[in-house]
Amino acid sequence: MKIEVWQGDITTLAVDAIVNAANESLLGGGGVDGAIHRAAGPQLLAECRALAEIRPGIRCTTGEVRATAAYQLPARYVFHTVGPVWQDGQRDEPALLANCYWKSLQLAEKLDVQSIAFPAISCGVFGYPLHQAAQIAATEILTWQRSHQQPRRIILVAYNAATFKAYQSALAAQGQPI
Ligand code: AR6
Repeated sequence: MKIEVWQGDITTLAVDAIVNAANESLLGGGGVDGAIHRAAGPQLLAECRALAEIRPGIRCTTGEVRATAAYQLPARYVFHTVGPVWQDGQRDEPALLANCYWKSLQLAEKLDVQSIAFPAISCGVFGYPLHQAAQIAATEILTWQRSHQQPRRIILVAYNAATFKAYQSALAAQGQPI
């Protein structure tokens, strides 16, 4: 198994699951979250709103993941995960970001998802340094693949060239050139 890296808009991918970089409310926002909600249509927001609140206004805490249907998207599921807001790197940000990848892969296995695409979680509004985030994504996925057969396809989606390059170097550094 290899990690695939692809540059483009995650909402166009016909995979079993696309991952959304959401916030703890799961009620939408900007960036990839906004793009996913626009493309999926209003039923996505309705399903998110109906998810149980852990605390008032909070449906998913940082590092966790929730699945919904994907409605008008070509995917089957949207996995909503919440990446950490980058502060100074000393607030557990790496472990929380690693959880986003690992727990999404665990959920994929549970739901029999064969193909999954991740955006660069936390690398936009949440300000995570791109190269550090790319290394965490590569490490978590490669570690997962060493002991799991599923999902068969794991795609890292780069929305721009800088992100594509960051994935390229993170994978090369781990002996997995693309
Ligand atoms: N396809 C793939 N990647 C995309 C797309 C797209 N259509 N659009 C943006 N990206 P961000 P975060 C990339 O800010 O940092 C929202 O308001 C983008 O270039 O979407 O986790 C949420 O509601 C970047 O590399 O997510 C939260 O409040 C990456 O996706 C907050 O932003 C993530 O950028 C989450 O911030």
